[in-house]
Amino acid sequence: MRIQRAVIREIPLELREYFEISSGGTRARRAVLLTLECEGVEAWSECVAGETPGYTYETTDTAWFVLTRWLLPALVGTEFEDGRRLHPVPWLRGHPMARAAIEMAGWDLEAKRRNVSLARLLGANRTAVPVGVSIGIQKTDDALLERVEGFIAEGYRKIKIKIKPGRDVEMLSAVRERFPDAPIMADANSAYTLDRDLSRLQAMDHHDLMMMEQPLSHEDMLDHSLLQEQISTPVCLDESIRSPGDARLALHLQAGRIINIKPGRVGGFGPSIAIHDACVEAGWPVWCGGMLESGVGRAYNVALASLPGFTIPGDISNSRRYWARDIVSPEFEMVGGMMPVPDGPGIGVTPDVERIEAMTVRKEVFEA
Ligand code: OSB
Ligand code: MG
Repeated sequence: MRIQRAVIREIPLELREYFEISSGGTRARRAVLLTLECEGVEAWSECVAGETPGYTYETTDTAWFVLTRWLLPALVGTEFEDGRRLHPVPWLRGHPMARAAIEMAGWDLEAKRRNVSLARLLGANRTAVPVGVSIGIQKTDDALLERVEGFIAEGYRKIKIKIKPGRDVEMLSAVRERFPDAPIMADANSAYTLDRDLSRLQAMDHHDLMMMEQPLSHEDMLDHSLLQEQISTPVCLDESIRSPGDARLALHLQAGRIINIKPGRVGGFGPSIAIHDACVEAGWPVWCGGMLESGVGRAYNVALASLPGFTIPGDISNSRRYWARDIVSPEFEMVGGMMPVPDGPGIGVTPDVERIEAMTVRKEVFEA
């Protein structure tokens, strides 16, 4: 098949609430949406790069640049056998989020061409996946307790609490005291170091957390391994895992016990499956993380999370948790803590093209 046309758009999406992590906060996403057209089929994907290089080095602007300068010009007009393997510029290093936007759109294209859902194309057969919610750093412990209570009442099966030095040990004990049995975990987004913060990290070992996500540097696999030897709470890696090679290294070094897979962070579905398979073989559970996606990106996360190794609830929350109104229909809405996996062709949800077009702040079209 031949990709005839590609359209890249940026739309602003205001979050219903400010979302703060240890490296900074977000009020609105600058979402990058990609459309590929091929023999009457239209595929959609979302590039999940952040507004700032505070999570990984990629940003909305670097991804836009790499996509429009190299990836999309090479993509249009080329013949492909299987949409699941779109790698238009094999020599291009890094920039996994930019590459993933194309790789994942290829999966939607292939699924729609075969008239099957993304989940089916992945070989998964679960009809719903367990989900949780990620809570940004709140101004006060009381505000956090209120949020936790609300989300537990809504049925979320994992409550992830963002932490940073000074908003950690005491805050987590307050949550644990108030909700003795709640499935809570912490995510530090690399805010700690082993030599400075070991005792603080060990103090958090007593809160019966499901896991401690990415406590140390995004570049320090060895220190995560040394930390895991000294705490009993499972360490979960997020930023540290940028490829299947990183996952193999983490497994080899025992740099944790759990991996959070975000398909954008690792370059798409292909690498996500490779990481999933390596973890299943090693006996490590995985779960699907989130990047505050619109419904387009969320559809990919839900499909990926339907693979069997995704045994821990993902950061895949209701559309309403993020947006006043999502850009797809139907919106994502869980039932009893489970997100139904769309079963229509491809991503299984329909982007509201008219509204997206009206919201678009920049757009480039590539034609064969
Ligand atoms: O570390 O998982 C993270 C959002 C932006 C950047 C990093 C992270 C997050 C989240 C949000 O935790 C999860 C979601 O999309 O609900
Ligand atoms: Mg994280």
